[in-house]
Amino acid sequence: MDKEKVEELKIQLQQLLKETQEFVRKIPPPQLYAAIGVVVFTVLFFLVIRLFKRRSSNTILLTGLSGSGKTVLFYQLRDGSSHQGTVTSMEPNEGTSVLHSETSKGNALYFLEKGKIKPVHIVDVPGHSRLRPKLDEFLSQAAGIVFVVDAVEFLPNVRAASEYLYDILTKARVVKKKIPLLILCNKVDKVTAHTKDFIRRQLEKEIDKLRASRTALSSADITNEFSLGVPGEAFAFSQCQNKVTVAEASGLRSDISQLEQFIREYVKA
Ligand SMILES: Nc1nc2c(ncn2[C@@H]2O[C@H](COP(=O)(O)OP(=O)(O)OP(=O)(O)O)[C@@H](O)[C@H]2O)c(=O)[nH]1
Ligand SMILES: [Mg+2]
Repeated sequence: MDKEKVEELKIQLQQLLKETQEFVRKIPPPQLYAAIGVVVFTVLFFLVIRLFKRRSSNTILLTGLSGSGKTVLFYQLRDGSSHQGTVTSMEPNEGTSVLHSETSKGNALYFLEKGKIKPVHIVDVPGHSRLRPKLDEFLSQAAGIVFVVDAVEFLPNVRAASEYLYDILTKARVVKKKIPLLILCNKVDKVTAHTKDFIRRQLEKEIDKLRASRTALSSADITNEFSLGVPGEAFAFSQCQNKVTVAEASGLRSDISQLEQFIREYVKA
């Protein structure tokens, strides 16, 4: 009884195989080759994309006006020590390492995954206007951008900060690649520091004004490659193509958990 069933199944399978062979034979060779070509090409295409994505995803850029505290944050992230800062940076600081807090003794993740945590490539781009073009060199590899704002000396610098932020948010690479941006309100250890909501609202207002004046200036503006926001509506960061979030930190007091959270959201450990 069982043997019969097996035989039957065999015959059915052989028939199916024959039919498939017939079918394939009927397809004209050029079409068959084209189909195989498409499959091979698609597989290769996705493999290449994955390869590139992996390679380019561990760079975080620290940007912002001079004196906002980028260099202090850079050293906090890297080795937990507060560097004096104060001196205006003349060169970008660069380093690739696991975040300092992830190497500290109490960190369970470090003990569990010792040696397996993905290092982060952090670049601190000086805020001096002459050195800002350096940012473009690193943008192609950026997994995320941190725009550091001095929350204490915020109002006197709101215009300059907005201009710099506007330039970053309209860069073709940032818009097309939807590079996430974190506005980091630094120096919140000081009682005179403004809140992050206040800072966000002021930046939005200022960018709204800039947007009006810059579009009126000329349509052939080469520095700003994309326009911001929705025409006819007041500007808000939520209108950006890329994700823009706001957080607080104090580099001096090593209160950088929100910054680390942002980094690890886009550079997975
Ligand atoms: N109170 C307070 N002061 C800070 C904090 N972070 C940085 N500072 C001070 O701000 C000043 C500038 O810090 P830097 O880190 O050198 O600033 P920067 O953004 O690297 O500046 P550039 O290199 O010129 O672009 C220094 O005097 C720091 O001590 C902070 O969290 N709280
Ligand atoms: Mg610096």
